[in-house]
Formats: sequence, C-alpha cells, structure tokens
Amino acid sequence: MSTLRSRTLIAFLLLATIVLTSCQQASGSKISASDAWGRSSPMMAQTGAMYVVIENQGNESDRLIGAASDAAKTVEVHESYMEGDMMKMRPVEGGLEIPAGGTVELKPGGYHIMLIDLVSPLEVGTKIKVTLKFEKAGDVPLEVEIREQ
Ligand SMILES: [Cu+2]
Repeated sequence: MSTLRSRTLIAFLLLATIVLTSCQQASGSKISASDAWGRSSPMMAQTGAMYVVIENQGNESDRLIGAASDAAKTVEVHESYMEGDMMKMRPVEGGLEIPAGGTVELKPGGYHIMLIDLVSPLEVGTKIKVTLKFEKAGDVPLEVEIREQ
C-alpha cells in the first residue's frame, strides 16, 4: 500500500470514528441532573420539597414522569401556581417535559419534587436518596443535600 493511500485510509477511519461518536452522543434523550438539594423541614412536618437542575443533551425531548425515595412514602412532581394571592401547588399532569438540548430548573416557587409522608424530618447537612424517573432515560438516582430554606 502506498503512503498516500494509507494516509487517506487513516483520515477516513478518523472521520468515521468522529461521525459515529457524535451520533451516539446526540441520539435519544441524554439526561443529566445537577445541584440537587432539599429544603430542611420542621420537626412535625409531614411533607418536604427538593429541587434540581435537569439538562437534556440529547436530540429527543424527554419527560420527568415520577420519582421515588426511601425518605418519603409518596413522591410527586409538582408545579406551583397562583390562585388570587395564594400560592398553591398540584401534580404536573402527564409529566414535566425536558426539551431536546434544553434545561429545566426545579426551584422554590416553581416546579419541585414533593416528598409526602416523610419517614423522618429533613435535617440540614444530611443527605437523602431520590430517584428521578424519565419516560426515555429511565431511572436517574440522586444524592440530595438538605439545606436551610
Ligand atoms: Cu408540592
């Protein structure tokens, strides 16, 4: 094989590798979660809330359809809304969309993960485990640090 031909072949293989790698990264839903934290709860509280930033680096949208934790009996995806001047909340119908290439921030006063029937109060400095469930990406386990309000 001549030097020129082998160089062409190497260049072709490199290019093929790059194309394949970038396809793999972009296909489907690619979910990452960061900055997960929970709000500390008073001693007698039955419920708590946690927040997280969810990013989808894939090329298909995904949905956060539920969550589970051993820190609470029931875990729901909630949204906050105003009724008059009262802030209320309700479960997100049909799951929370995480658009392709997009970021959704769960934060106080907005979307949050509701922990209902806490097993024990959420104490500052401790950590709980919460698993987010996505329609396409499946289970995403999180370590959630409990912070001051
Ligand atoms: Cu809530």
